[in-house]
Amino acid sequence: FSADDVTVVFVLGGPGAGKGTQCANLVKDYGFTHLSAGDLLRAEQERPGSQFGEMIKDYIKNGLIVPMEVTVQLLENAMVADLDKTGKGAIAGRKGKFLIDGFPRKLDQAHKFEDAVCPAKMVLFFDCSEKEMEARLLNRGKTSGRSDDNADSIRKRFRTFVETSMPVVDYFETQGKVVKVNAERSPVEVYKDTQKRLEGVLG
Ligand code: UP5
Ligand code: MG
Repeated sequence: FSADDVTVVFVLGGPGAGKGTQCANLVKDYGFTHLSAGDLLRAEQERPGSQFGEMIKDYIKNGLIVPMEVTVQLLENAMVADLDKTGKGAIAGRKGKFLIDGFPRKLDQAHKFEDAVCPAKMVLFFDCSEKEMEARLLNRGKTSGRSDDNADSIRKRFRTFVETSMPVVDYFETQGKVVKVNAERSPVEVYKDTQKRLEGVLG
């Protein structure tokens, strides 16, 4: 990939901050392709014959970060598949625009992605309190079927977020790439603010 062919926006924020919800809005209005690292890992976990299934299951339940080789490869495959499908890579003037949701959440992943794929144009960071995120996740847990939407896993996810993933946001902050949105409010309000801020950067 070259930064001329693709625009990558990383979408970060704690567990339940609303990354997936806001990405769905952005896809509708701006024609991004949405790739959630968590969704890709869950799909790989279900894929018959996957050599990583058991490991992914274990990591997700415990709120730990799956080794980066697996995740970066899944993202890269998904980007290539999307560019092939739409012909965006081939047609001059039409470029891939990707929202990469929930990644990178560890510094080594950030560096690896920059080396193997391309640097991100910006980082959208949804800032939300643990109290609010916990309420959202417990509520979703009633119906989501996600193995990590329970009090015990949520506690572990928060811990990983604070200890391992926030340093990634700080790293991008030093590059001036972070756009921080208050995600404590209603989905509609969060989205309005997101649009305003995004248009400021992407034009
Ligand atoms: N909701 C959303 N916005 C709301 C709002 N403004 N007000 C009220 N409610 C709101 O939203 C969560 C819930 O809240 C939903 O019910 C929604 O309706 C409601 P969602 O949009 O799904 O939030 P999101 O931030 O996407 O939450 P998610 O649970 O997906 O975040 P995580 O970051 O925890 O999950 P992810 O799927 O990214 O990762 C899961 C695990 O995969 C990780 O813990 C890790 O083990 C593994 N992983 C890796 O190892 N490596 C990676 O690179 C990525 C993941
Ligand atoms: Mg999500």
